[in-house]
Amino acid sequence: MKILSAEFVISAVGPKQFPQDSKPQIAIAGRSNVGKSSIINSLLHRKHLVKTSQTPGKTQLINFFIINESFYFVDLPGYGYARVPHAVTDAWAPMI
Ligand SMILES: Nc1nc2c(ncn2[C@@H]2O[C@H](COP(=O)(O)OP(=O)(O)O)[C@@H](O)[C@H]2O)c(=O)[nH]1
Ligand SMILES: [Mg+2]
Repeated sequence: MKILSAEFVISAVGPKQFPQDSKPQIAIAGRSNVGKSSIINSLLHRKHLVKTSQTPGKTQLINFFIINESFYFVDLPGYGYARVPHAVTDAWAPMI
């Protein structure tokens, strides 16, 4: 697929902020630090659109990116080990 555009849309803290149009949303889920954010950049041939980090727990919100104005990639926080307080990771579970 040719990537014509790839833009950040929103860092959502909960479902009320999720885009409400009917375009497909492809979410990347997995443990912390496995490369979820990196694979989105890789698929889009972009290096820095999605923030990546060597520190587990960098992605703390649900980040939506719109691709070719036709579908979304959704970068989720990881589950499992993250170098952030448990209160923060506990809040992720229902969000994910
Ligand atoms: N060796 C290697 N490192 C990777 C790969 N994908 C991501 N990383 C590194 O793994 C770390 C975590 O990546 P990130 O995409 O932030 O993971 P996320 O927490 O799942 O979003 C970063 O330091 C990346 O550079 C890969 O395919 N191979
Ligand atoms: Mg990430």
